[in-house]
Amino acid sequence: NAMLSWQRTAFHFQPEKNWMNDPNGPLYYKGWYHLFYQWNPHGAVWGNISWGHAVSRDLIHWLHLPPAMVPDHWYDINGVWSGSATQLPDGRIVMLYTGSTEDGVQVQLLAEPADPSDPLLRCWVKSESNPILVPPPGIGLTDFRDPTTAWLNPTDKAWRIAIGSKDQEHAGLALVYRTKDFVRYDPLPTLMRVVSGTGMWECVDFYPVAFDPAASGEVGLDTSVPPGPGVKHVLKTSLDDDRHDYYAIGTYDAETDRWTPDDEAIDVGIGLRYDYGKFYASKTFYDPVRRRRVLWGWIGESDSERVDILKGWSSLQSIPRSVLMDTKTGSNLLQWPVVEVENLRMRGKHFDGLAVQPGSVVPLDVGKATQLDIEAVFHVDVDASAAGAGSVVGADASSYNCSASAGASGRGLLGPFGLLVLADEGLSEQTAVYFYLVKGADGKLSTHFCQDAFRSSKANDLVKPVYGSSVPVLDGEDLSVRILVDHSIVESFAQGGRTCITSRVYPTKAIYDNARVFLFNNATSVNVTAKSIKIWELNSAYIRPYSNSL
Ligand code: DQQ
Repeated sequence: NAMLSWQRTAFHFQPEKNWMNDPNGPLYYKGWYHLFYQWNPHGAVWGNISWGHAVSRDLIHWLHLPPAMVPDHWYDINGVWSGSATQLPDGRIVMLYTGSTEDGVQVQLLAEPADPSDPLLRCWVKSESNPILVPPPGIGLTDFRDPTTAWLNPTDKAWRIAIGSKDQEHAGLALVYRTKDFVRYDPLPTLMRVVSGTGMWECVDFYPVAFDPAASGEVGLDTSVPPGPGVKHVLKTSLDDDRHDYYAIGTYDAETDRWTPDDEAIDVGIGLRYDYGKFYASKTFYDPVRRRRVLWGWIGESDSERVDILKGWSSLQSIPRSVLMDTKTGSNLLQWPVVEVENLRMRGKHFDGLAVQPGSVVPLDVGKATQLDIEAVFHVDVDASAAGAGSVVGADASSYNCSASAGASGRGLLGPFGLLVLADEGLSEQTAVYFYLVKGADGKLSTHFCQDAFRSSKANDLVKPVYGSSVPVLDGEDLSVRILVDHSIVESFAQGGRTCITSRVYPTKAIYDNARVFLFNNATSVNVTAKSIKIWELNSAYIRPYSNSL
């Protein structure tokens, strides 16, 4: 179906056709990265949920494989839902996932590779012991899903898994279970974490991060690395109520299996988000080869279901992102496209020291602009601006809100400025990626990072929001952003990945050779210098169909 074929992405993972949602059970095995995903074999809308499967040598180029699991038992006939992989010290792989039973009850299930000698892990056997867990007393029959990767508890050397749920007062929570053999599980008396008002927790993820730069600050950690000096634990939940992924950094107490956030005000579900745009039901895994933790997230569409059915497909996976503790701020994670993306870089253009005057738009001649990797560094001369000279903008610098703002056309003293991507020559279509600085009455500057899709497309029946949040900027730092453009997705990372935004956009004119890139400064009174702009055209990834001859 050639319908709207320019919206297909070239280096983001997509199935050949139909609906996809959550990434499932990512793992590395015998030379291959495996990605499983929630997939509908029969259409471009959610339903008939099975596990699609693909493998890669480098997280970028993929080979599609036959579905790993389909609904074929009473316990998962209404859907083979989300789950996670655990690799045991002896190399064995266990896959835990949720089944929706013939009665629509959510139960936990175990599957293992039928042939561990097959590096592609094409066949999976569901355990004779299934279901291995059913909803415990006090938990709703449809509020019990998405088991995590297991970790070893150092106090009793037994495994733990967490499962998301909610209580009768609408508090979101994570239950913890103990197991030695992955067949029998003991519920633990305490909850790992409860946060009132957050509702159902989907796709809980739990993992250690290194926060001591002197120790191992630059590497990811295996899920079973115990709490101790230099280690913090991240808890992530996907809130069914608002469809966003929230994380918090805190401390895991192995004696009680409780997790406590560093700062109660930014607890999981109420504080930081992985991404302030379209990004949900994400999951990390530990890559033992490159010793890093890699994050995948489901990126849905922002068009209508009707159009998805016409196109015959719906949803992408994010670019796999490496995840590290930000040791400079000590309070947030850093997400960054895995380094292998850079192998797709072709012709690059560099622009240095471009002055972007208030109220101006500067075209950047880069040739083809539908598949790009952009790295931009801006220097802003706040002291020389009207705001710097003393005038105060707004009583509270933190009150600016990208989503409630007028977007890139709303002018302030110190913003917005940044880039326009997927823009046509006449700027009738454009997606703006920008910074907006605000100086409060206290003289403090706050930096907001936003992405505006208001003018991204002339088409109707689309959601075109302004997304964004604040981003920490430390003394002496310039403002920097990395942007990946891939036909119908703009995925951006500010200040090294402290704040990330993903938008789905569907230009009708800024397509093929008509897509352009511009710098803009729509602030009224600040000079912005684009210190360094590097733009590479990105090659397409090979994402190949399965052949039975393999
Ligand atoms: N998607 C799965 C569930 C999960 C939800 C079903 C999150 O297991 O809770 O497709 O998007």
